[in-house]
Amino acid sequence: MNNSHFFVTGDPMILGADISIIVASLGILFVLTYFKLWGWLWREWLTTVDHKKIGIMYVIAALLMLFRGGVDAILMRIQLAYPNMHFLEAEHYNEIFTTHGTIMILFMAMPLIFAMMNIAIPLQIGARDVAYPFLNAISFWLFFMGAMLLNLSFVIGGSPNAGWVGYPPLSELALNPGPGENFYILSIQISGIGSLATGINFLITILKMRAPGMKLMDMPLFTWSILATSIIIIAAFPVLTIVMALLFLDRFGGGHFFTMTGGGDPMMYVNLFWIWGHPEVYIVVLPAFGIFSEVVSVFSKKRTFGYTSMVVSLMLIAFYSYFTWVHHFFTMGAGADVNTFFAVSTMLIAIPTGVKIFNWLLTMYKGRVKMTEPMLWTLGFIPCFLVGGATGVMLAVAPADYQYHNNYFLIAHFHQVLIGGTVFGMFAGLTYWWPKMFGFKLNLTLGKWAFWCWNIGWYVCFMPQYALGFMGMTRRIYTYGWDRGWAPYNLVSTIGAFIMAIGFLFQVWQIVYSIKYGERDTTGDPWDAHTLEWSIPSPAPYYNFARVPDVTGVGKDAWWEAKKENEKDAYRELVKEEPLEPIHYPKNSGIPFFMGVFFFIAGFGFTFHWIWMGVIGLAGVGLCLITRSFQYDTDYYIPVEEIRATEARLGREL
Ligand SMILES: [Cu+2]
Repeated sequence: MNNSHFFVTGDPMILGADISIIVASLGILFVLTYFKLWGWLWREWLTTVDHKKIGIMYVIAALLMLFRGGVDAILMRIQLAYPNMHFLEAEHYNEIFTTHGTIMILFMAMPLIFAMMNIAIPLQIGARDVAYPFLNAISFWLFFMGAMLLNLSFVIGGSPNAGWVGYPPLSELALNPGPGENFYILSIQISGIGSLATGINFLITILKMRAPGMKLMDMPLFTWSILATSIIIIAAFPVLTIVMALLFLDRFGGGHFFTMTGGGDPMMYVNLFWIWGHPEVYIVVLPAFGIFSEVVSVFSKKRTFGYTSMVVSLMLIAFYSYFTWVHHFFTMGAGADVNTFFAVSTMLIAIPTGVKIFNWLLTMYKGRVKMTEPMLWTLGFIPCFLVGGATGVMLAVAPADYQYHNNYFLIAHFHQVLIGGTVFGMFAGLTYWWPKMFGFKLNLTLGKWAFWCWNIGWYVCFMPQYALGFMGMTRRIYTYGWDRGWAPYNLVSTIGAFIMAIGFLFQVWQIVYSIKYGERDTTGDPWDAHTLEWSIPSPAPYYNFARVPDVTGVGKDAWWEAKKENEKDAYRELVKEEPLEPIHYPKNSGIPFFMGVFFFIAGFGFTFHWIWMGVIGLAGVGLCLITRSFQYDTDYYIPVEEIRATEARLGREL
């Protein structure tokens, strides 16, 4: 490979991106140096093992990736707005739809989910951290470096272009000799290890670290949704790892797992990919369901209607998610009986989902509904998700799917469930837990503008795409002629995408504005909420709970019950009047960061077949593991005086 291929050049848009990346990086370096922030950045953030800070880093990374994936989307919508456009060439269009999908699912939706888990779960169950804080930091840095590796492909080597699913034969060496697909495989592998570790970490945290007295059936519904999600992650991600490893062997080792000519079978890839891929949909949507359950009950001033049926339907959805994967390729020709099985199993998922929707509506019924921003996202979600869900049942009708397969009907469907479900859900969660993270509320007026832009833009963008699907417009085409009659629908759809982009800009404005002017939360409980995370001051102190709450005999919604019991001093209801004790706490560590860097080096080396560099990277990873194994000084005790002083600073006498 020579230099002219190494650096992606030739396209003014890429040149512009190169220049803006360099300018932005220099700007950040300047600010960090000028304000002498390097030490702070290293001590407080890059080496942290605190779940709350890791959660905040996930939020920042996810919003950056939402921007990147959003720019991809806007570029595609501009290209498709009119027939015969020459805004993007075919090859460039292929790269952009590939990175859009890969980034939005793996590097935007996933970290947003991990952000919410990190921010809320330990606080919600009355724990001082996750079960394995060090592993948690490793998870974050593997995700982050994986995301950076994929993004690097934009300026170095060239982006992947075989779709976010990377189906062979298109992703095989013979048809795709450049480094793009290598970036794809290796970035997914690196971040995938982190995702699997997160699943294990949170499953153990929820099972083993709940406050004394909190039974499984007392857990908040968000915690239940993360329990279900963690189980799906643990069962699904290894399949993705394996299918990527096999593709890697095909490309690097001359394997023939998926090459027809060598006796392999490309459909095996498709099956394995979706055995991960369909559960993945529930990995990103069940946490949103959990957030909606919290938000609806808090802002209706009621208990969640049908708690037990909520838990059962969560677990049923998680279970069913393993038996539906063939609905992504009914047209494979597996036969009527196989297709029937998967059609019926897919439609079955509508039942527990419907149960949840009715429960949310019944929770609001006769409640005192308060229109806060989290509630707006939740109310926007319900009709959006109904449209997306109903078209999902239409897609599940196997014979009819021969008509919709791979056309814009499908595109509209999955964008509607993923935006209406996951994205709206994470925005609800972000605005709900924001005061607990930062100690102030986000501005509601700007939030309303953001919400209405997203909500209206969503319908304007995707409803016309259903029609386009019926009119025969297939996905991944980069242009079309006037004779098709698709032009007006495409133009409207593009306008909708821009409306959503304006919504995103409002959110950026909202965050910047609220940092300065947002209403400060001095109570720790700005929403008059129900669960334990609101019993401590805002922002949550680094050790979370000065005294671990004891909820024996209280049942669900322990904080709400405590407030009913003793309105003036609810905190006393939750904790026993024991003397404060020193808190056992993990020390920060730079090893997770360096492990991420070494994985990045290894991934970059293998992408370009520079074996020496790959080996150096992997050796570095090994060195990190060995170093950690011989570290004995990994934790300490926070003295009582420091706990008392921290609480006093946050306005709480102990
Ligand atoms: Cu599916």
